[in-house]
Amino acid sequence: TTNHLRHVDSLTISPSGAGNISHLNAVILGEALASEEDDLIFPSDEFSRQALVPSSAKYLEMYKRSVEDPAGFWSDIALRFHWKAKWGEPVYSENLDARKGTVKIEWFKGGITNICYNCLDRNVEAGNGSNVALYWEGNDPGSDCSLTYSQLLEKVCQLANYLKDIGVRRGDAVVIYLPMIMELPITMLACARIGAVHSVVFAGFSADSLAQRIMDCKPKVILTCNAVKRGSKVICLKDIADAAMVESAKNGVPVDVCVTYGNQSVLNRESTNWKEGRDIWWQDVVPKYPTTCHVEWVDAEDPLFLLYTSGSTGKPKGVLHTTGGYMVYTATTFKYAFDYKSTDIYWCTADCGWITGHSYVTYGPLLNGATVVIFEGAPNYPDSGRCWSIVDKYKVSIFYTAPTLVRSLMRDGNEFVTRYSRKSLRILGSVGEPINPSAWRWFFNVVGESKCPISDTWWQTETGGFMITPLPGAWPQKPGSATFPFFGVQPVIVDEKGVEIEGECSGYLCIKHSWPGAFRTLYGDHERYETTYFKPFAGYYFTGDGCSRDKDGYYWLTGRVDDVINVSGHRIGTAEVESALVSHPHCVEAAVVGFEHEVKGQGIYAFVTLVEGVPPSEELRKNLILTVRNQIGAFAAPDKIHWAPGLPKTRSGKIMRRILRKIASGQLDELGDTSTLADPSVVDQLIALSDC
Ligand code: 6R9
Repeated sequence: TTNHLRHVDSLTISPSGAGNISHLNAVILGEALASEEDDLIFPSDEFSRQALVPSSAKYLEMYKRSVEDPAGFWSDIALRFHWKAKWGEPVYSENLDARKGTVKIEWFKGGITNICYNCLDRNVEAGNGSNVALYWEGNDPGSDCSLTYSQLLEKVCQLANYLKDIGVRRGDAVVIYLPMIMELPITMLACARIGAVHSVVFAGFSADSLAQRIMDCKPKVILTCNAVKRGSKVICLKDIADAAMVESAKNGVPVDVCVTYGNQSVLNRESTNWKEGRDIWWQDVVPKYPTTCHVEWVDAEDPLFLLYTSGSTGKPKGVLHTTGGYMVYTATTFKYAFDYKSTDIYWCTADCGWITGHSYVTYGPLLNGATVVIFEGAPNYPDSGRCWSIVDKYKVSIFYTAPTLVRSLMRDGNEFVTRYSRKSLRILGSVGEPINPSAWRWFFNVVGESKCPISDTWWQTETGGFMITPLPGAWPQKPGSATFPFFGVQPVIVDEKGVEIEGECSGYLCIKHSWPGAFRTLYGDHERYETTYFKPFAGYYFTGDGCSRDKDGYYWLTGRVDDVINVSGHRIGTAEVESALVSHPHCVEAAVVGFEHEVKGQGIYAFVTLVEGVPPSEELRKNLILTVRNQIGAFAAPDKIHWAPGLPKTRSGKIMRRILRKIASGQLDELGDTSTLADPSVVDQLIALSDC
């Protein structure tokens, strides 16, 4: 088609992203692409024409500048924000090589700003105060409300004044344990306004996990809510917070103030457990404060927030982000990866308890003056059509979610999707894990009716914002590939010895040089920061992910390298095998782990969830193995298929492979802590189905 030719024509060069600029001019595509036509999905002319980055040539021009002159590139963007005082020289300084001294990253040091001011006051002052900042959709259909930028600013100021009044000062930690109600982003922004460091703990975490985080960051105050409904379940958050505070006090970290938002319709005051002298009802105090509040101007390198994430050891890591670089980076990545226009309505299904909710529910979108939908409930309540009913209700144009949700909705059937118009959608997004091509295609064809580009954004809590992501309209897409690096990001693929590999290859994904949104340390443990991320491959930031780059320069994330299986000397990404399995029409989800194998070193053990109503059978088992053999090779054929009615997942949807590895190796008495699972009973079901 002419459409196809036009794009191939414009797509004459491909970035290797290896940091060496000569690579940018290296790969001539044309023929190579034509031969793979089936794997390429081209944006329509109409889409590209209106896109912020309308062609691969434009991307390359901007990318080239961003890596050749990072200081100039990012300064130009940073100047569009409000700074009380401009940063000094140099614009950034970095040492990523622990052999040369302490690892250090700084951007815009000396620049004085405030991210809350830039999210709210700046947009109100620009005349956009009456635009909706947040639409809130409650758990139960029909419960909703909204806040304009001016109203949100007033709410934030009231809380900021209250927090100051009870003695919260610049640099103090504040723990937030709230569900997805307006008060969650309001609290984050209020902390930012007064220079306090927020530490949001996802409201699905247990009392023990919350206590552990309280003990690590020793907050001045914790903000929670008495109870919340999720689906048809009522969760008494305050009871969990109480238990956590008892635990932390026992360990020498008492919490003096617990501000509790009263969700009256779920649980009344009288029924809420209360500790006089410590607990305070939000509604009794906050509304009494003035609706304007002085901004605490902070240095670009002052801490903005802590967010705990799990590492390979038991103790969670407090990932610390600072203000200026994070602000510039989240705003810019949001704008380009979602081709953001002021007419868009944006909905990200992530909870603010995770990094996605920090960077792409709260900060990134608000910095752009966007209208954001936040959703309190569960995406399949009251039924599997809820997401699309919300899309229609608010005329959502950018919908950003996780592959696990895509797969589960895919399993429930197209009927739930096609029942709704979804006419407003123009861009789809995916994050959290590799999206397998079959889920990608369903998302693209069924949800987006083949007209919405998918931004498959690869990034991490540590990176602050998108690192490898499509820019919709700029490039043809390959289902399952996160495509190319974002501006200023220099990915490299290294072998076990840390030697960079060029061209088409696979290995460990590292990043060369810093970017403004990078985390600066692990709270209270800079040594662990260096050891975990900078020492494995000297001179680089090590992502912990495996990755391959194809002949066209596209990046394919293959999963955590702790999940790589080495079978007879062949390194196989668990995600590759899973992707093959789920391409079988009867398989809806799969999780693959390695287990010790006498002959091969490691064997492949696959947990497989079948489409509702399909019974497991010997024939199906053989068929699934054959599918993998056909798609990857005989060496990747699973040794064992374990029928799994469900998979053990964290509440953010990540499969807990640690548990699966134990089941696979028969170490049933060493399963460890299963309390953080969304549904711990899944584990018992799996054990019951062992050896069937
Ligand atoms: C944002 C977020 C980070 C890990 C990361 C990788 C996986 C995230 C991905 C992806 C493939 C994507 N991951 N996005 N893998 N494609 N688009 O999820 O942060 O919770 O810290 O997880 O998630 O393995 O290393 P976080």
